[in-house]
Amino acid sequence: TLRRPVVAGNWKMNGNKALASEMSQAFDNQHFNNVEVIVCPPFPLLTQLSKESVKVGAQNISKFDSGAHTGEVSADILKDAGCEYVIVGHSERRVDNFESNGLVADKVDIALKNGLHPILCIGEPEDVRDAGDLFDFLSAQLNAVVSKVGIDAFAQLTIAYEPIWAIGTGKTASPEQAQEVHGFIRDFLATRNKEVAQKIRILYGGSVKADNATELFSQPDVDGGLIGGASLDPQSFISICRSAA
Ligand code: G2H
Repeated sequence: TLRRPVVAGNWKMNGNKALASEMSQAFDNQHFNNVEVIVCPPFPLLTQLSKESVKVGAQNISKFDSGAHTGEVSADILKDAGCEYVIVGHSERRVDNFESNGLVADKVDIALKNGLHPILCIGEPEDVRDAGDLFDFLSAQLNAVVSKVGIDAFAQLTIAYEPIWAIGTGKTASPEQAQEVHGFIRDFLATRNKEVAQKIRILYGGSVKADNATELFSQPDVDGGLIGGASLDPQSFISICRSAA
């Protein structure tokens, strides 16, 4: 396709220095054709990953530039640590840390202004899907960011669709369910900017494993994956990266 596939590992609150060096070694001298491989470990491990083997991303960013914000990590600090990417609006942060659509939009904005590439996560809880409100829910999540940064800025970011009911549950969306939503997201963007819609990578996330990755990634609007649990094992993660090639 015209879009370069991406596989991003989201370690969440897992891993340690030993895993970071194991992962770096495992990815040394691996070639995945055109696949962009990103690893997003916890903050203290950002500098521990070899930037020669993988690209590095953070799992969160402060909405502030710098200064008196105890416990926060700014775009500048992330870049200084070797980050090029940052996951924004993961459903776990939306729930655990009460991140609203507005706050997520502010974080996307500050990342873009500082030259970090946001991986914007959206996704619906199961009751919303059951009630038939899936597309309204996702539109609201997207609209909040569009109205903050503008549609043209979407050329500088990646979207991850993660149905909340599929996260860490072993309940993956079927390839058809994933494609249906990815197609919707691309159409949503296309009505606002056709070029951006064609260019943007839309990743699927939620219980992607080595044995279901190929089928998911073969869908026309699935440009790769955001991988949680299976990104903690170097061999599984390598195999998933191969599936995206
Ligand atoms: C979804 C995904 C990665 P997992 O959150 O962000 O995690 O693959 O463990 O479902």
